[in-house]
Amino acid sequence: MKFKPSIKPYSGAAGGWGSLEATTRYVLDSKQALTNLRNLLRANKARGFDCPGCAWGDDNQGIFSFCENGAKAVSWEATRHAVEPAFFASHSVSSLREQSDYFLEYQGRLTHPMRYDAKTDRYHPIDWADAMALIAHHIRAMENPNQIELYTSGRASNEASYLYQLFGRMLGTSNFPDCSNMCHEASAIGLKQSIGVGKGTVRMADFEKADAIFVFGQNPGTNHPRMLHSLKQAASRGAHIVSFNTLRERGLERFADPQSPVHMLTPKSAAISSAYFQPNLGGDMAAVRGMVKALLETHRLRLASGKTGIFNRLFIEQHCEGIEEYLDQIDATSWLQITTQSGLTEAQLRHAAAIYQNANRVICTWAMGITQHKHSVATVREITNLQLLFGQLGKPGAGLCPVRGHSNVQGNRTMGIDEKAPKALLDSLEQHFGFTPRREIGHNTVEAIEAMLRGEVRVLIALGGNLAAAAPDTARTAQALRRCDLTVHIGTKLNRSHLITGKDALILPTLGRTELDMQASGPQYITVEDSFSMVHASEGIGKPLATTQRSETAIVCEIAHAVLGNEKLDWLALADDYSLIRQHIQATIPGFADFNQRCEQPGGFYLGNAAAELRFATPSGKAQFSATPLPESLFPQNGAEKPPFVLQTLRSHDQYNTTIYGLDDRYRGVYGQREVLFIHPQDMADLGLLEGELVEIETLWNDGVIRKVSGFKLVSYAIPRGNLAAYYPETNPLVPLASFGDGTGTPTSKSIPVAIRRCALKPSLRIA
Ligand SMILES: Nc1nc2c(c(=O)[nH]1)N[C@H]1C(S)=C(S)[C@@H](COP(=O)(O)OP(=O)(O)OC[C@H]3O[C@@H](n4cnc5c(=O)[nH]c(N)nc54)[C@H](O)[C@@H]3O)O[C@H]1N2
Ligand SMILES: Nc1nc2c(c(=O)[nH]1)N[C@H]1C(S)=C(S)[C@@H](COP(=O)(O)OP(=O)(O)OC[C@H]3O[C@@H](n4cnc5c(=O)[nH]c(N)nc54)[C@H](O)[C@@H]3O)O[C@H]1N2
Ligand SMILES: [Mo]
Repeated sequence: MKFKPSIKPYSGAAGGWGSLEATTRYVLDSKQALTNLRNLLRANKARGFDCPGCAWGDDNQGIFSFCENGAKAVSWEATRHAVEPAFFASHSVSSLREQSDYFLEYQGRLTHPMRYDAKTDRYHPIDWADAMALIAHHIRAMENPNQIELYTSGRASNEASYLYQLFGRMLGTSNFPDCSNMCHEASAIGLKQSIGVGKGTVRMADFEKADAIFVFGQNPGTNHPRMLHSLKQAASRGAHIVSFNTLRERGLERFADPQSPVHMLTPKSAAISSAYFQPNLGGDMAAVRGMVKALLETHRLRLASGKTGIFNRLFIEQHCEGIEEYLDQIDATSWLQITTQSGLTEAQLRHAAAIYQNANRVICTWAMGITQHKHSVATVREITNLQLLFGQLGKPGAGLCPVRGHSNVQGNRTMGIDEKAPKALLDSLEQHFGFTPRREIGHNTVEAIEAMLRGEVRVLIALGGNLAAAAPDTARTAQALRRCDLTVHIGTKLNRSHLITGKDALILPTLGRTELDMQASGPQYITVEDSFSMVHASEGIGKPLATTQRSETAIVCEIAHAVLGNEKLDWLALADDYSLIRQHIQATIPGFADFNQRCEQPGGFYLGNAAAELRFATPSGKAQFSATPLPESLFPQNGAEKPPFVLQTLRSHDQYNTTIYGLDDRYRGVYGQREVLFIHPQDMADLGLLEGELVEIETLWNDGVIRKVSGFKLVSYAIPRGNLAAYYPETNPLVPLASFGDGTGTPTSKSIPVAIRRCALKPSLRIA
């Protein structure tokens, strides 16, 4: 496809004809239109198929039960384009590295297992059996089991990820870096500390009952488009949608529902947000604190005049601990601190507080705008504090809702992809399988990269994903990958990680969600868990492109068999019949009783959430207020001077993480290009720069390493002064490996201290 760069502010609503048109374009472009459409129409239907687009739940109501971006995800996978051995024969790996991420994935599906040969700088075909022997050889050559890193991306099924972590633990490691470490780790950790469970407490139906929904640091119009239906329906029955977002995001402002005849036939669209606040990057903790300060004032005034307060006294007394320390912290935080740090005025925060106070049932949702900062755990806990004060847990239409990213990232954790797995899980695996799992905490993603850099890692296996492009500090991550003896990537499409090889390297081609997975006992389905703890089956129907592709589950079993043999477990029998895997899951993980039978239930089954039932698995059995002061500085290298700018790295409308579908970002008015930098018009003017000029962006960090990207075109945008935004993964070279969240290890991808200056360079391709 050819792209012509332009900037045209988008005046329509999110959704609507624009989105159906875009969907059709993608479906038709993928050369397999009919099969794709059939897939799409079955998407998210009972015992059908789980859309690999995102982790939002399913309501199974509309005729087109999919969204524009889900359609892109499905048709992108179901393409007939293939990357076959002939392609690798005619392209050296160094020449492929010069290509863009878009080009690499656009070549199509991986069909054959391939092994890298440094002498020819090419990948050559290898038999599956030889590939397995090679993996076993390298793993046996390790001096200790912690010289392996087992990376997981959140699309992997429950079945595949359960066996993958089991394999690692039987081998003796707990090194399970995963995409979650770069994503919602702060939600998992913060919620666990506050309410005893690291998952959200709301269910899909709660959105139908909420009086107010506060959306923090999330862009659902692009990243969770099906959530817009819930928001629109809530808004049209009079619920307040309150958005906190540093940018003006179209999907949070207006939405035309492609599934509503009225919205499609008339130029009408539904307003989504009734209030929209644009805090500074990282300013949400201060914003919530400001709301609580205002609410506390009202509470005290009412008490002073002999009325009942506005906080839920009974709830707090029965279920919570730490209120005094928290309220002391509120008193100790001045309005000046709050307004300076949040970038919002006292009046704005009082307005938000008033909406909150007047709502009986409140849901707070959030995503990467909250979790990819240094003080993300504290922010998640501050949002939780607010909800606890008003008893917004344990009742319909209310609760806490971290909206997950990858379609099964929540399921991966439930299945034990966790470098710091809970004791109960390890005990239960130990008992059921009769081996002694390693109890020490393993490596998260950043630690895995650091260990590779130190030369301590012999083998990296990646179950999906694109570590080289998704991880921070691109140049150092590349260096890290190259230090491994063997890198193994199980993937559907060619990506940058495949081109940054260890001394030995394998690409193993796998089936996708959409495809028929035929094993010895017949066609198989897999299961996934969405953001609302609903587990359900997903079964592909498309004919695989090549007989040499294998399912992820089968590949994991074959690796485990090649390395561990079948002494402890008959891995190959599990690959023949996934219902046997589900029996092991049932025996070792709570909530999965009658697992196989319950997969037949339309819409799946609910795993339950103790906190939603007011049972708090904290040491004292009570929910914990957290009393943390606001961070001294919003800039990751604490104490340093205020940088000229803080940059966030985010997604365009035409990408799925590192997968670039196209070069448009329709709702933000960007077409045919990705190397753009969103900036406040006055900041641009102050620097003497003009719209459309090219700049270089340099990270201000304290380790002497130069981190710079250049050729980014300035686009003026509704963004706070001093804040910038640009797309990921192009800006990952700017995120220092050492800059991660307190207690989370999550790269601070939403707060990078930078300086910008004019440059004459044309946008160049990012070469690792
Ligand atoms: N189509 C599509 N769907 C996806 C994905 C995709 O790439 N494409 N990715 C999936 C994954 S893995 C994930 S994790 C989710 C990501 O979903 P999002 O979290 O929505 O993803 P981002 O694009 O990173 O957007 C962050 C949003 O938060 C805002 N923001 C950034 N920093 C701050 C802040 O400090 N405060 C506030 N209040 N706002 C802030 C940004 O302006 C932006 O609107 O989406 C999932 N779904
Ligand atoms: N700067 C910056 N960096 C970020 C972020 C950010 O906001 N800013 N966001 C972070 C977040 S939230 C996340 S979740 C991570 C994402 O990190 P990853 O999950 O590692 O990256 P993806 O781009 O989702 O992975 C895409 C690749 O997965 C493979 N794939 C696709 N489908 C399948 C499948 O069914 N099976 C298998 N085996 N492989 C498949 C394809 O080969 C494709 O190239 O990135 C993080 N990195
Ligand atoms: Mo994510």
